[in-house]
Amino acid sequence: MRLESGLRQALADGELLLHYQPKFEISTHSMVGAEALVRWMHPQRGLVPPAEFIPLAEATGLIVQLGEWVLEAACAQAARWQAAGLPPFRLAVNVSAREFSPALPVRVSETLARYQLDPSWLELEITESTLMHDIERVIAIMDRITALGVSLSLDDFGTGYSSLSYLKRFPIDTLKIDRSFTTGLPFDGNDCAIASTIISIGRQLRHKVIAEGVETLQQLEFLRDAGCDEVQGYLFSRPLPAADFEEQLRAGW
Ligand code: G
Ligand code: G
Ligand code: NA
Ligand code: MN
Repeated sequence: MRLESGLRQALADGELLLHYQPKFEISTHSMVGAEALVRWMHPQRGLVPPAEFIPLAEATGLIVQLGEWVLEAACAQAARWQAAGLPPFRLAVNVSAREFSPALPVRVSETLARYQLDPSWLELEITESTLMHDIERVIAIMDRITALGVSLSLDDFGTGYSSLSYLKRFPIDTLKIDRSFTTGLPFDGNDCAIASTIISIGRQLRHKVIAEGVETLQQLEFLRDAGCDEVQGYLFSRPLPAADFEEQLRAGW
């Protein structure tokens, strides 16, 4: 309860901030995107990681306001980078199940317009478990988002109740291999089989495939040889404050 009222206050007081973790295309070594990850700068406790407050925000419904703040802040930042003439890349925002409603495409559209942000700058990462309830409704909302020119990726792929019959109908650009599978590469035979299979399904459905949580060169080599398109993880960069991210970007990574 105390953390909940604290989080409500944090939203009001501007104690939330975003860090940005880059995504790289394996074939060209170029930075092609970034994921915005929320942090809470608590006046006493310091930087609180999202694992400690996102579940609470989801349980209490505060995630809707938090998600509004994140979308707003990410679009504002992307618009500054767009205006500064930086080479365009996709900036991904995480969307929780409870935010995934018909109000979402409306809010996305309004936010893009308010910042005059080209929609190709924005991507939404949706966790697989979001998508299993009322599939027709989910697809209708996804279609409204992609009609805006915003791309969608399916996060934590393989950890939820993936139904391949639904997967083929989702208008998504990218499948994101969950960190729990990347970790065991290239030594754990099961993780290798799962990662290779996700890459194969993704390619055959004409989606891009990205692996998150890449920490070693051996993981990168396995993923490259298996045909994975993009990578994200500590091997390349931790999530960075906007100023540090921008400095790296200007330096060309
Ligand atoms: O940054 P870190 O790896 O600690 O993030 C932990 C979890 O919090 C991840 O699962 C990530 O998807 C989630 N998360 C981070 N930022 C956001 C956000 O802005 N919105 C939502 N819904 N989840 C987020
Ligand atoms: O929930 P989601 O899957 O979106 O999680 C992203 C989280 O993973 C963030 O909290 C981020 O800080 C963390 N993360 C990003 N790259 C790595 C990595 O290479 N290794 C580990 N252990 N965590 C990572
Ligand atoms: Na994510
Ligand atoms: Mn993920």
